[in-house]
Amino acid sequence: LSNATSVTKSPEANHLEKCPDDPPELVGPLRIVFDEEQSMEQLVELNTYVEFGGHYKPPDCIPLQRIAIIIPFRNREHHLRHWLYYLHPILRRQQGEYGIYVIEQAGENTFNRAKLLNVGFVEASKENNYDCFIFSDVDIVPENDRNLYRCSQNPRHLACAMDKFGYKLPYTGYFGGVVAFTKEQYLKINGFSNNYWGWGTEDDDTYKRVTLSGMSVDRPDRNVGRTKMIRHQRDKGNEVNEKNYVVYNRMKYTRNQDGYISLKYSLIKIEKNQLFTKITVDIGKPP
Ligand code: UDH
Repeated sequence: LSNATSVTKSPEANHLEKCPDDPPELVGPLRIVFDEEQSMEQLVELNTYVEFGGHYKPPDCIPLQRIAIIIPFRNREHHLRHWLYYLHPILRRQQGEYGIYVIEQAGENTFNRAKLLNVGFVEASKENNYDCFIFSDVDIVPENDRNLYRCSQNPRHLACAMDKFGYKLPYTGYFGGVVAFTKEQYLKINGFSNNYWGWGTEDDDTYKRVTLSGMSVDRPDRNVGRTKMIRHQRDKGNEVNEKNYVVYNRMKYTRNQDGYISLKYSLIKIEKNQLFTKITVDIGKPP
């Protein structure tokens, strides 16, 4: 008898119910301004519910999705602080389990946003059994917390009404800024192309991957999908690249070889901060 151990689980853990589809603490429209900037210490103090590494799990219900938020990054510390300031409280009210991954391109070579997103998918998946991946620019913040950072039936476009485009889509197939894919949806499109160096067209490529794979795009209502972008100049190392149109014009033939299955990079550093995990990688340079 002395060796018999009975494991008693806390009654609360046993009685947790699924979080509701409609999180009760949402407030709707938000006032987003980017004039004041918090220090990282202030941000940590404001968001004590976030666990080390930028992880959160609702304490009082079982979350409907486990969500990895992937942010492509280089030299945008100011924007990241604004993003963390607004997004942590919003994500908490939305009651998902989530982890924040900032994927930093090391070095000075031309930036490659979509390849960094693929890295984010792979690295976040190593840490947790995420079922939803949200790929977000560092400079975009939702203006309404009913814009749920969650996955849906089809890949979902969360930044469908951006201030810089007059709060509407600039064109029907626009799929930039913030998008959400379940693991299955991401794998179905073979992830993103690794071949768009510099600015432009990689989001159109992603849209094409979605439609050519027989899926469509879900979007929230235009009022709910309002988002604000932090105004900025074009970054050094991310100039418009005309060659990207050539890559785009060939994507129909190359998309099955170029993407998640062909991703190559080397991991340089994983740095756990209180409010996010930063993963620095060498993703090479344009051919
Ligand atoms: N990013 C970085 N660092 C860079 C480049 C890009 O972190 O050096 C990331 C960041 O998450 C950013 C995203 O990649 O939000 C997209 O890049 P972008 O902000 O340059 O693209 P966007 O289309 O802006 O938002 C284009 C430049 C507009 C210049 C307008 C000048 N009037």
